[in-house]
Amino acid sequence: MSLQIYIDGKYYDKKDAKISVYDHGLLYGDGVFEGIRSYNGRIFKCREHIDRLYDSARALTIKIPISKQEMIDALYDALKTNDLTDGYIRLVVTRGVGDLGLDPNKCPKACVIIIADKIQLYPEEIYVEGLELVTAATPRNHQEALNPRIKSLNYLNNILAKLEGIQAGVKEVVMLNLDGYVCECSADNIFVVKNGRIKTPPSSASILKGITRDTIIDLALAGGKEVRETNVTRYDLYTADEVFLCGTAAELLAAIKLDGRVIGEGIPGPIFKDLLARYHKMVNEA
Ligand code: PXG
Repeated sequence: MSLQIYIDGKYYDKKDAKISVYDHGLLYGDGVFEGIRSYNGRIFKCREHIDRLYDSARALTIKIPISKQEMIDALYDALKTNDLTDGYIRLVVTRGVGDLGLDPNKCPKACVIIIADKIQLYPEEIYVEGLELVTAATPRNHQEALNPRIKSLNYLNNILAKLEGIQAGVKEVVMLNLDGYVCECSADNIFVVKNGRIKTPPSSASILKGITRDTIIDLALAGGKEVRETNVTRYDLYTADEVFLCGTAAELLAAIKLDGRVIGEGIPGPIFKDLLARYHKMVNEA
């Protein structure tokens, strides 16, 4: 059976899963989304993803037509329908069908799409050896223009930055905010380790407040490490003992080079490895 895609309460074969060209998600990137993983049939941090989705929608005045509980039930149903226990769910809510003008009020009903599939973002060796980064010249969106905490369908800011990485022959980029502080990567949050202490940019620094980021902070604190949410500069990254990235799709990845500088020993470091092991244990338990 081909993959079954949920659109507004009905399932369609992947090849027939289509929405209108008048949908403002397509016309304007007017919508929100989540990327969610399930491990052993359990949706990891389900409530956190649902809360963030509804908050993103709220910030854009998109009214999601089903309740949070109905959404959670639909996510589990989509996994079951596709016989997935270890899966990746792309949950998308668009503004819905309108006319060719911007006016969101002409879109009477938001559209809910659930794609339950699999994902492998990077080849296996990147997880073992680590990843090389460059700094993108494109700054992260200013929070008063389009707040990165809104996980919107408009990802052009990140895509422009990612293109710079691709041009430079690397798979991920560091993005700075308009004050020049480190924000995050194009699709992951970032952590830096120096002398056993861990730092990560604060949620006020034009970042997506990642759910994996919050999980890593909790794991690090539980392991007795000091974690500070504070401004990070490129100097901090260049002179770090370890730098690592995290996100739902990528999970945890060590960064071993930035802008041609070797980070630490140039291999995934001990604090990263410890957190990685504990992260894998955590997602597979409970
Ligand atoms: N920052 C940004 C800009 C993101 O898009 C994260 C951080 C990590 O957040 P979570 O909550 O997942 O820990 C994301 C993740 C991908 C992909 O292909 C990732 C995201 C969106 C689209 C694709 O890895 N969001």
